[in-house]
Amino acid sequence: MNSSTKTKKTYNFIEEAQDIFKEMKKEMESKLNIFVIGKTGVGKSTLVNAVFGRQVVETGSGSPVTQGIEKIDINKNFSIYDTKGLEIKDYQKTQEKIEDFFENDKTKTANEQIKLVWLCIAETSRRVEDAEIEMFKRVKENYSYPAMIVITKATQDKDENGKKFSDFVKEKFKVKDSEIQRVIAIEVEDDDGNIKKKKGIEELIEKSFNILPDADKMAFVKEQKYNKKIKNDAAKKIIHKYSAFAGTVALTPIPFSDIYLLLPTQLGMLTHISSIYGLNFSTEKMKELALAFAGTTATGVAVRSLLKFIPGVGSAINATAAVGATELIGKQYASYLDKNFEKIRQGEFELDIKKVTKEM
Ligand SMILES: Nc1nc2c(ncn2[C@@H]2O[C@H](COP(=O)(O)OP(=O)(O)OP(=O)(O)O)[C@@H](O)[C@H]2O)c(=O)[nH]1
Ligand SMILES: [Mg+2]
Repeated sequence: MNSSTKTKKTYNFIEEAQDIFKEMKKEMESKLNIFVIGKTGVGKSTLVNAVFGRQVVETGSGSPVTQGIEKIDINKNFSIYDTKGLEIKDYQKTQEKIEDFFENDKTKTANEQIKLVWLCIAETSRRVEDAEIEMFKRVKENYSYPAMIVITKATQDKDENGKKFSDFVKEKFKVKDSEIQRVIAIEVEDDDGNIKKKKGIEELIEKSFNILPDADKMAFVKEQKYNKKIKNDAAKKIIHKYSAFAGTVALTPIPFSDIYLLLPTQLGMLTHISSIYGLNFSTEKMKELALAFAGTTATGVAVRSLLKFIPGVGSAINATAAVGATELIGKQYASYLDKNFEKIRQGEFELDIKKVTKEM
């Protein structure tokens, strides 16, 4: 950035604030629609529950869209399309219905369109249908949906001749390692009493995240409830963005520029971070949190000392300090949410503002 654009930026901070908040709103409202294809019993519902939280599919109210396709609205930002009947018998009919659905999808608003396709194949069957290969090809080539092959019930890759089922699938579907993942979506005990633990879920989330266009990444990060790292990475990016903006605010030549001028930015940041963790608090609650950070709590004191803020004097704040203070608040909040990730995942989390702001 050269110095003239920097000056211009400084003076246009209200417009920039509007841009940031508009972007935030768009991101927070963006919808995730996942289309899950696979034969009956391959483990589609189990997989979706593993990735998006317990009993997502069972609790979601399913309604048949058309033959073989059921739409399940999980929440206002997230729907799943569950397909059945890609069996040998009658598969052509189902295939046609799916194609019609994809054609119709093009006419929908961006938010309603399919964002990701998972095609599930059970490792236990060790079979791949021509209909599945054809369907996957069309999903990718004709409709350009980001798509992944999920090998479910993955406990035995090699067959009796040492040949891997995953290699066979890769070859048949012409996919790279980045587009395929073996998973065990539920912990089970075999006949010998051996526990087969869940596996491949984090990897599936990461690979799916990577193939999504940027505009859809955040919706996916928000809804998935398994991979803490991609939530944390997204939070870091957001903290960075808001902190940089706080620096711009501090540079603004307004005489009463003080810590409270940073509050709207920090409020936006805290709301945004919450949404990444799938949390949706009232503006009042977020205001309370932002104020707590600016207040007399330990964090507040640290923030104030960073800003060299003298109550009552209303000293102009230093840009570097504004960046640092905003970063501190963001990191503190994100790390608190990280620590409580298990509770968030179980839907049992409650925000305790005193605890968030207690220790730096
Ligand atoms: N061992 C094992 N069993 C699994 C796994 N995933 C799913 N199952 C079991 O497979 C059965 C079918 O799973 P579902 O998730 O209902 O399969 P589905 O594809 O949704 O089936 P439909 O809704 O009928 O199309 C259930 O008993 C699951 O517990 C897995 O990774 N390992
Ligand atoms: Mg199902």
